[in-house]
Amino acid sequence: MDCIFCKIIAGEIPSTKVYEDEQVLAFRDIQPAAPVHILVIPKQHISGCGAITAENSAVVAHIFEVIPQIAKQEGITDFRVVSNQGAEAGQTVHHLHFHILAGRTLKGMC
Ligand code: DGP
Repeated sequence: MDCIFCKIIAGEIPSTKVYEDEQVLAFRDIQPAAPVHILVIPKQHISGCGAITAENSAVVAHIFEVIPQIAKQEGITDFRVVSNQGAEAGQTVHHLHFHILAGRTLKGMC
């Protein structure tokens, strides 16, 4: 499968990792939109938040347990979590990911 994030998980593409466990990887976004911009992804390939089901949602719950740990590690208390589904919503990588954005005042929703 030609998936950039699967290649990052496999170590075939380098990334700046901030958190890793058996299910999840978090690394800094290559095109940061804020002083803190981290992507949290499941190691299992899920194409996006539109493909979350009862069968695979446990990893999503785990991601939302990991996010506060990453925030603490980064020293941020105020942050935004975003997941884009589909081209019209701005999804460019078709592997489920949650953006953590922080470090500046975030205005609006888009
Ligand atoms: P989205 O547009 O929601 O699909 O977000 C994809 C993000 O992935 C985008 O902010 C840029 C980031 N990105 C794409 N390729 C790479 C890469 O090779 N390394 C890293 N660290 N981030 C990447």
